[in-house]
Amino acid sequence: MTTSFPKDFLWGGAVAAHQLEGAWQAGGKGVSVADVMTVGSPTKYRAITDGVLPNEYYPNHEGIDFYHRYKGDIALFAEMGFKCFRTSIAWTRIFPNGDETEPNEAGLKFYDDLFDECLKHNIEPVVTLSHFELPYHLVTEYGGFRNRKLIDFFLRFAEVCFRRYKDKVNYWMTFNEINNQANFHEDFAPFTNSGIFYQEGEDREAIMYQAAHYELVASAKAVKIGKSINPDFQIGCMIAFSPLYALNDKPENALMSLKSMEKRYYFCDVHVHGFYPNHILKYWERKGIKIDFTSEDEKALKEGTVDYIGFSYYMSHAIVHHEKNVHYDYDETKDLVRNEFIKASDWGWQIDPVGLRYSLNWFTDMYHLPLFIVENGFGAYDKKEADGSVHDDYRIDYLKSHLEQMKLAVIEDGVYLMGYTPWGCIDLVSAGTGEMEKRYGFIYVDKDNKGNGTLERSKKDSFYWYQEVIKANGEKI
Ligand code: BGP
Repeated sequence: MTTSFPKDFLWGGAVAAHQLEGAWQAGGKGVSVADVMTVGSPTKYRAITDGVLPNEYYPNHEGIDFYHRYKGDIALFAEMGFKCFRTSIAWTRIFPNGDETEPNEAGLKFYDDLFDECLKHNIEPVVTLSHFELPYHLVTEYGGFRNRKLIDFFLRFAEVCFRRYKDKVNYWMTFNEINNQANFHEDFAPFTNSGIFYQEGEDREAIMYQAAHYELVASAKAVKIGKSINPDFQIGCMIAFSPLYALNDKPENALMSLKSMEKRYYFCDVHVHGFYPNHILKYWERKGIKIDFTSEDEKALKEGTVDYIGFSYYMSHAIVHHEKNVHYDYDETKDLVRNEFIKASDWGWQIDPVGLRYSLNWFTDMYHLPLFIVENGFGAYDKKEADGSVHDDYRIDYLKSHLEQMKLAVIEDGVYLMGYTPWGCIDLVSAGTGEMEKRYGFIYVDKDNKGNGTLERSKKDSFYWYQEVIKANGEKI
């Protein structure tokens, strides 16, 4: 089979600042929500503590010390042949508390140097503005994105970044996995940008929709500002995507699958079309949810639609309809079930390569925009041998099977795909659990869940495999 990946296809890898940089107080950096999170386990999300407590271990404080070692790491990415590198800008390096009026020069300088280093190796930086690293001060002082003021704080941050890096960065994303907050059952979920602690007895759902609205407005306004600074910028959204299949051919399950997908992914409709779909408006009406939604917001959403859709893909789910659920309201704590056709990772993430082709087709059919797979990968325990090698054939199998489906989507289905950046191209701190030993990388980092290790880097077998894939532009998988 011949490949149809374009010559400029963006092969690369993805990370987020807070998960690898460490140096949490260097160069005047402030405290982010990730800095006050402890370590969880495969079955338990990490906890957020009330500030930085003396006897807790905070894995993000050191990360993998990328802040001081980025030159060596980028050289390894270049050796693999990366065309791009997706990372985020830690908001707290630029505005340590989030509400200052003047940015922190030392923080800005760090990303100048980082992006220059990438460009030196012909690696195009792909930048997420907000990747689960809200300044903690914005949480304690303002209640996170419950508060409309956060829109302006975000815009100040976004504008400073757009202006400073306008000649170095072309590809941007506003909020990482913006739709994750739709799970409001956790008191505080580590996988969000909203910085919201839910209290007993409050209407969590209404608060979530309000915060999500402010983020969508902030995103749209940022797109408009970015385009006015450099009309050539490509600015995308970023959606956490898992197809929700009907468990079987019972018609009610098929409808449930459809209604759940609508509800989980309406964020993408707003980013792409610039308005809310009717089903959400009807849902708010039925639930008595009143949103602070001004005519200025309405205008902003229309004026700030995105250029492309970035998305993460790790797994799929199966879904059932329960008889009592007369409105087909999606509730992920009740409706998701195991799919007997697929296996799961040690963290319970269900492995489904065909679901990636499904996802690429779904986005294309719904939105007809260029797509960018900005996260995909297999979190697993690795063993480093005495000679420094790591035989991660399970990771190669995962990535290979997903690349095969990605290729079919491009070649047979005609999906327009800009690039592919597997998650955690170098081992880093897990966002969900804070573990170091949930590893995704092509590069092994010597560090364990308690923070012990030399931080030495070693190439895994997957490093050489991915190098060949890129060299052949996906011809050989
Ligand atoms: C996504 C996040 C990433 C990343 C990844 C893997 O949801 O955007 O930040 O961490 O998931 O998740 P985890 O680190 O929990 O294995």
